[in-house]
Amino acid sequence: MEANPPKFKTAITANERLQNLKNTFETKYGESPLFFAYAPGRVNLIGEHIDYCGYSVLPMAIEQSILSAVSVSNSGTITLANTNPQYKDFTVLCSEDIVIDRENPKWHYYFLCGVKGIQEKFGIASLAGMSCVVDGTIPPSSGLSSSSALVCCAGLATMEANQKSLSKVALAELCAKCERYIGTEGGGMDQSISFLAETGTAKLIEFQPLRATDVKLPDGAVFVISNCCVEMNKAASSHFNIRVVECRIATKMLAHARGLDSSRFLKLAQVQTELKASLEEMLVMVDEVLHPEPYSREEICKALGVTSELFNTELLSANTQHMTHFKLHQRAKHVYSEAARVLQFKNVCDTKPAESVRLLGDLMNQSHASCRDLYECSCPELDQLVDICLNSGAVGSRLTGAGWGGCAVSMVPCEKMESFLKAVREAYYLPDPRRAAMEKQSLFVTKPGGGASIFLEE
Ligand code: ADP
Ligand code: NG1
Repeated sequence: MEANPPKFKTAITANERLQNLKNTFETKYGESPLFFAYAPGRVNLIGEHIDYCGYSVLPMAIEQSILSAVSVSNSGTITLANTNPQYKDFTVLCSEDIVIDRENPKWHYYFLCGVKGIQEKFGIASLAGMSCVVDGTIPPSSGLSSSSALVCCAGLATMEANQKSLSKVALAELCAKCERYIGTEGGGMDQSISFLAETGTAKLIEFQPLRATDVKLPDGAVFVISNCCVEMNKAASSHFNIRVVECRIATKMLAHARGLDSSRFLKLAQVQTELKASLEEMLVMVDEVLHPEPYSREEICKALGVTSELFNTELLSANTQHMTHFKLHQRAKHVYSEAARVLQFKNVCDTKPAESVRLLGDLMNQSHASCRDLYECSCPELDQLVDICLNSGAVGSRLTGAGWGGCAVSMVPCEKMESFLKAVREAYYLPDPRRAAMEKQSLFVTKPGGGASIFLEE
């Protein structure tokens, strides 16, 4: 039987963050929290924008996380507060339908995604009342999964408050599904690693069925995260869903061209499975079937034999209805080549050849080039930062997470770590006062952390 997220009895006084949060909670609500729910952010080492195409990814949890102090009552309300004054208090009645406003993705809607997911899963007519104070240390909209950590923390807290039980895999699947209420059509990597992470190991996350396998990273190098200090909120923009839509259309075009019933396929991985082809064969097929010039709506509708109305309702999302052109060749090429790189990365970690660090670095560099040139999900600041990281001693450096801003992850030989940090600091952060002010939380070494859990006071 697969395990639930662990519960830890802990001496709150021994942990400064828990103690501070407890104090804030008591000042705010005049009572003590019953428990704390914890969910980490993540850094994806390789496998970008392929989870929603059905392909495996290779992330690890980071130390930065969302932590919520929670009390439970029969007050009939869920009250949310945040240690960061930028995120305003919010209260909802347990008797009300939970409505998520996609047009206006405020912080409490992410929390409510998790609440709604649990409510629907268990068919809970009247949720337990909860008072919460949320504390987050993950830089938001920076590709380290602050949104998913918040949704996972809320799902876990709601499950605990309503005395329900789910395995870690079931919770990860539930939170991946319910985060889509905010409007972004993500693939499930973030919620999976938040629940399935274990200290000391990165994970290969595979989908359908969801599973996580340990990936032991080489001893000779460390992973360093650096934030380019450009934020990109996925739910408030359409960049992310545009890519999801382009992959969905490429799937149908490839399926159709190879004589499959294209109406059955939504993910690029399904086409590969059905055709029993290798990833290399899929890359050849992309060149044969799709042209590099952008496709118009008319061309796609004609090729697939669908009406414009069906195209809008079945293929586009609410926030991509305005799209007129679609780069199918480039997006499919990225996805199949990136899926192959993930398997190669895992293979190097498993077989440990003498030149492991260089091989992994090369794969990370290829991944960044593909994200930048084929998937077009980087930005000038992030490209500049990646170049600086490589010139400062990293063997590999790439954007991590959704992109269009946010963080790079670099693989740095242990003996170069200090000089690397100094050089990146001097080249990227110090020359710009805004970046310099953010440097402490923007440039840091990271190690594989543990997964979501509940803490109870000893
Ligand atoms: P990410 O790439 O970090 O997942 P998103 O743009 O998807 O970024 O989501 C960021 C949003 O998540 C923020 O705008 C905010 O609404 C929410 N969020 C992130 N961190 C916190 C926090 N500490 N407290 C409350 N909400 C947060
Ligand atoms: P972040 O980095 O949290 O914006 C997003 C998606 C992932 C994945 C990556 C790109 C969500 C919640 N997360 O992550 O599923 O597609 O982009 O690899 O949509």
